[in-house]
Amino acid sequence: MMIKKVLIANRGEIAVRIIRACREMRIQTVAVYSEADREALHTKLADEAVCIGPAPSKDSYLSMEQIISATVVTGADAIHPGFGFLSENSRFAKLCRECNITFIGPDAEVIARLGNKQEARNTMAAAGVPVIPGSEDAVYDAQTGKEIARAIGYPVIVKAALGGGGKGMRTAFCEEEFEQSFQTAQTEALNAFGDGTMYIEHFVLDPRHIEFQILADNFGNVIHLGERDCSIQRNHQKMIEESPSVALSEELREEMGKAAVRAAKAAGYMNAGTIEFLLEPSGRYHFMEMNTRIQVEHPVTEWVTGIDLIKEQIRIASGQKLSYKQEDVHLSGHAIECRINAEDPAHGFCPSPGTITDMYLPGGKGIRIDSAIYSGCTIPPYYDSMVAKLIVWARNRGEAIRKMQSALGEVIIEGIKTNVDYQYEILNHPDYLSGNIDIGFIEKM
Ligand code: MV4
Repeated sequence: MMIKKVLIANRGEIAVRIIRACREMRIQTVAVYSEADREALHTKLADEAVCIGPAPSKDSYLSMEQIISATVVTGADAIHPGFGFLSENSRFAKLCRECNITFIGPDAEVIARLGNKQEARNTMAAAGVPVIPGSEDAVYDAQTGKEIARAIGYPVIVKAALGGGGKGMRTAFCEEEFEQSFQTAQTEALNAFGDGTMYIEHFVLDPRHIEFQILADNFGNVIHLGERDCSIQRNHQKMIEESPSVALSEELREEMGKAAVRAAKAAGYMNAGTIEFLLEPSGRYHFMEMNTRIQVEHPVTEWVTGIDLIKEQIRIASGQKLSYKQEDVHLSGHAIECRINAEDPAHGFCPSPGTITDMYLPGGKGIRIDSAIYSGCTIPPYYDSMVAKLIVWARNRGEAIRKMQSALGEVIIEGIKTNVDYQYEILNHPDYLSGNIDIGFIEKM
């Protein structure tokens, strides 16, 4: 099952990241691009490039027909979906299989099972992974929901089974609030996912978002690569991620890591995946959901473990056994990632597409940039606003923070607005410096 040619069904920095991994593995690459991405870096860097349609995502990067056609025409034997777009679409993974194309990710059935967050909860609870106290069955109406909420105890959070990332989610702090919250969440879910299946959980106060990277091969071997602390988020968009988390003792890391491996095994998981936990101030942790894709923040894990996650994904998909055992994995030093977005913090973080007229990005020891921007490139308005990731590594958190501050200070991006100065402010905040952060940090800042 040698993979000789990979089609990258994505754009931007992750497409470039995947092209680089393939090139180092002597694997041919095919880029796909929309009409807005003719001059994009991924289009230029790949061995071949195929235009798959007009600028809007639904006509190009989300078009299964166009992407499968491009794969067949170029003779690629595998598709790497990156993140976003079709990466967690079980129908797409199934379509690849039916067309004899290797989907670099888990099986379609596993994607579907974990995509239903309510079912995922039950799978994990059955495997002995701590879940947040909540409903065992799907909830379809507010009256039933209210009884369940009373049993759980307020505050509660109503979530869409097919949700994730904050959509179709509402809190209720008392019974009087419940009906309204349920209806709003369900209506949002119906509009966004065409499905009003809901579940209810106790609403955990002041938690951290801690996620564990796992790798699983097709032979039942599962390992974890430690955690990422992604508590610094704004409107469910992560801004800064780091590994390791200051909130985990070595004992807690081992315990949560084992829980993450149990979770992946219970799901019959294959390839790279992420188990998301909420960590309470008390040290109690709960499974929240599992992501079945490579994630934006994977570089911080790569840097503290020395493992190339994209290469491992490709090796696993081509039927190889994991190159590492759990005891080979050691976390070394501290890595931090800042996402650089084309947005305007002075105007509600509204997107700021346009042409980059001039730019300079930092380098030097312990600095990595994953980006697809270059001087003269145009950021189209159609896609995500993240344009670059700045990642640093140092021996400890304090040195890593100072390195990030220094690197952010060197960034020059002219022609568009970015969040670079805002990131600098976060890195200077006393609570960030002391590590005293939870998911409410940005709001309280
Ligand atoms: C929660 C929660 C508190 N308690 N569930 C946000 C996105 C989605 N993946 C689930 N989310 C949350 N679920 C319970 N039972 C708080 C959040 C949450 C959150 C989680 C991680 C990072 C940032 C967040 C911001 C607001 C709410």
